[in-house]
Parts: sequence; C-alpha cells; structure tokens
Amino acid sequence: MRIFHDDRQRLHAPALELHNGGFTTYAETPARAEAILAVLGITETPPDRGDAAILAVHDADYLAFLQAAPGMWREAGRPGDAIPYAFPVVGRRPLKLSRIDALMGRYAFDATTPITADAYTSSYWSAQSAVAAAEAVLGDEHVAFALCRPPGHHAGADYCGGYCHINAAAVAAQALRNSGCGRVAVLDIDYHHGNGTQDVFWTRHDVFYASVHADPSNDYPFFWGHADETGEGDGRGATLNLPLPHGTRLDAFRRAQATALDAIARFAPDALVVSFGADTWFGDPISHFALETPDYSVLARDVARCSWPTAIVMEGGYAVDALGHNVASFLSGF
Ligand code: OKP
Ligand code: ZN
Repeated sequence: MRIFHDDRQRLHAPALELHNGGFTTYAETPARAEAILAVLGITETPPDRGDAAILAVHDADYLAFLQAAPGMWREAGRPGDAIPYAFPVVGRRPLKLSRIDALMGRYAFDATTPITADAYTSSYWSAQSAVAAAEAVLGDEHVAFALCRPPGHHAGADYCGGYCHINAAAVAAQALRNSGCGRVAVLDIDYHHGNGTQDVFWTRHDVFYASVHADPSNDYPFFWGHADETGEGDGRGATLNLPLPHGTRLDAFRRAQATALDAIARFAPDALVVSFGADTWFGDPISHFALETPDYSVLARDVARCSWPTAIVMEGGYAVDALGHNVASFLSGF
C-alpha cells in the first residue's frame, strides 16, 4: 500500500491546551506521527498540488488568515501560541473585524486549536498527502493511506477547531470529484464527529458523509453529529450520523459501521475517503470507547470488502505508544 507523509507535517507543535479547566500538554503532538512512522516504515513525500486543491474546499480569506495570524499575534505582543478566547454569538451583526483577538474568534469554533507559526505549513502538507492518496487510488492502486497530521475533520470551509485547520479528508473527497468521480463518499470512524466535513458537504448530493462517533450529547464537538442531522437542500439525505454511547466495543461499532456502509452502497460511490481515527481504542486518554488493537483489522476488512477505490486519511488517536500498532492493524485489513 502506498503511504504518503511529508516531514513538514510535524513542525506544528502547540505547547498547551485547555483541558478540564486547566492547561495540559497538547494531545495532538508530532510524536503521534513519529509513532506511526516508526511502525509503518517507509513513506512517500506527496507532490505539491498547490493551493488549488485546498481552495476547492476552504475560503481564500480563511487560508490567508491562517498564514497571517501568527505574525499578527506576535505583533500584538502576545508571548504564547495564538489561541482564540472570544467568539461571535450566532446572529450578531457582521462587523468589520481587525483586532487579531477578534479574528481568532471569527475563524474558530473552539479554543483547543492554536494557530502556531507552522500550523498552515503542517496542515497544507497534511492536505497534500490526502490529495496524493486520492490520486493513487484512481491510478494503479485500489487503496492508499495518507498519514495526515494535524488531523482535519473538524475544520470547516472558514473555521478551525478540534486540533484541525485544513480538512484533508474533504480536500481528498473534492479532489476525487474533480478527477472524474461523479459520486464520492466519506466514511468517518474517528471517535469524534467530523463536523467540518459534514458542514463542507451539508447541502451537496454528490458527496455522501457517514459518521460513526461518540454521542455528541456527552462528547465533543457537542453541537454537531446528532442522529437527526441528515443534510439540507440538495444534500438532504446525504449525511448519516450514527452516535454511540461510552464503552462501545467492537460488536456495536461494527454494526454501526455496517449501517454506514449499507447506506454508502445505496449511494453507489465511485470512490471512498475513510477518515480513520484510532481514538476509539480503549486506552485513549481523551476518549471513551473500548476497541482493541486487532479490532481495527476486522473493521478494515468490512470496508475493503466493498471494493470501492479507498483513500484512507488519518484523523485522531492520542495513545501515542499504541497508535502505530492500531494504524498498522487497520491498514493490514486491506
Ligand atoms: C480531534 B479528532 C478536551 C476537549 C476536546 C478536542 C478534541 C479534538 C479531537 N478537553 N478537545 O477528532 O481526534
Ligand atoms: Zn477524534
């Protein structure tokens, strides 16, 4: 299997995150990628497809802000990482914002996602890795893996959040659309709902989004991922959310994934993007499911049996010591 990753994806390294009312070390660390690389071995550097692939999903002003924010933050005299802390409540009148603090809140939905000096570079190459995997599965390969880090599925067209700045899975799905796939599906099996991916394709019928995740009544990202969210307008019925309770083990997870795969099969995609998170593992430090390492190859085989060209994109997974083995288990199922 071809595996894509660029060293620059490991530059972004925020110091701290707000967790349980205090600051702790940032869970989404470059060590995650190191751990996966240590187990998988050799990877390919993706070609640079430029801004165009990313602009097909994200707004130009948002991408410009990601690049400008660290400098503006420094110029305002702030010593730490650029972290938003004030957010415009939905429905407030549109204002012309200029202060960096205001802009941070405008382009973010939470305070867990610092925009470091390297956030754009690392996220840019994460997205390029996803595009390379998408291109590979339309070529000689049937399946490819993008070792994406930082993750992407919480990032929307014009906002960051949940450790994500650029939505690599959405960029890959759109790249597949632009390469001649009329219908593309995204299967998101990270522990958390992929609100960014859902939002990007919410009103579209050409990209189906299905997600198995922790019930947002109890879990991040709280405001998306409920079972009654099914898409709007042209996208009505092209979103499927399957929330599950804390403690979920392989059997229940596998049944939910089968429900998602059945819906995707009815949609009849030309290609699939899998947003894969290993934060469903029982020992994950920020999550509450109970999958075990061999379970990932079972889940992967169920996906592989569908035989769609499949680009796998890495999302979460924060038990660093187990992460490489959990990813290897998943990939072995293909
Ligand atoms: C990213 B991905 C921690 C609150 C949650 C954000 C979680 C983002 C997960 N106190 N922090 O979906 O794995
Ligand atoms: Zn996650």
